[in-house]
Amino acid sequence: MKREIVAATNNKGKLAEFKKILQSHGFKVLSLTETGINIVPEETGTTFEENARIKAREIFTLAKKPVIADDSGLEVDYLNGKPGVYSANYNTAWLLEKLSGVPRERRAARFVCCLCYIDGSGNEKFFCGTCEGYISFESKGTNGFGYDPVFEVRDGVTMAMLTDDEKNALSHRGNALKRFAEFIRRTSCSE
Ligand code: ITT
Repeated sequence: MKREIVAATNNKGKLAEFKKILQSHGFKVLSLTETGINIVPEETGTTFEENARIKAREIFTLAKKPVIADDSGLEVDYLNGKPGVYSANYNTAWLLEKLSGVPRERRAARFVCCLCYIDGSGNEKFFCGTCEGYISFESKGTNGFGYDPVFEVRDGVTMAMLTDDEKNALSHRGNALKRFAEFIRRTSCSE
């Protein structure tokens, strides 16, 4: 039987990635809607880990099933790591404006994803992943979500120009979810 897991996110882009990646590892991923939960946890933490934990705990209390939550964002070196945990409060237009006139070699950035997994007994574990790149000079591509159209994974190619599978193979979330799936495989072998 497939392992059920609740994806504690209200972000449709994240949910689609969770479903695609975790289904390929044999999970049945339930959205909050499918679980009958209609809340938006308040992200009061100052780190990705803290916010992922807040979301996972709040949903676990209601769902009473294994849960995985994601807190993620974009760290831009030129902006001393901003917008970071506050990425959801800004957008691509803001970012391009902030980096207006900044040369390519000073536009390095990374996506960060921190997952908090809570198993059926309430034990928690964290899995993180990153993806290094550059902020482009203009928006390009229509796939993905959020900052994907301004995040170059290689010269001239933004994350939004990749197919879903290509993004998942190299993204921060893809890397973190691979680590999670590996942990589940290891621990279920020794059960
Ligand atoms: P949930 O908290 O409900 O999961 P959210 O969108 O509020 O949804 P976060 O607080 O983790 O999620 O904010 C992360 C923001 O970082 C997100 O809204 C995007 O703007 C950006 N982001 C994260 N992962 C991304 C990705 O893979 N591609 C593009 N932008 C991403």
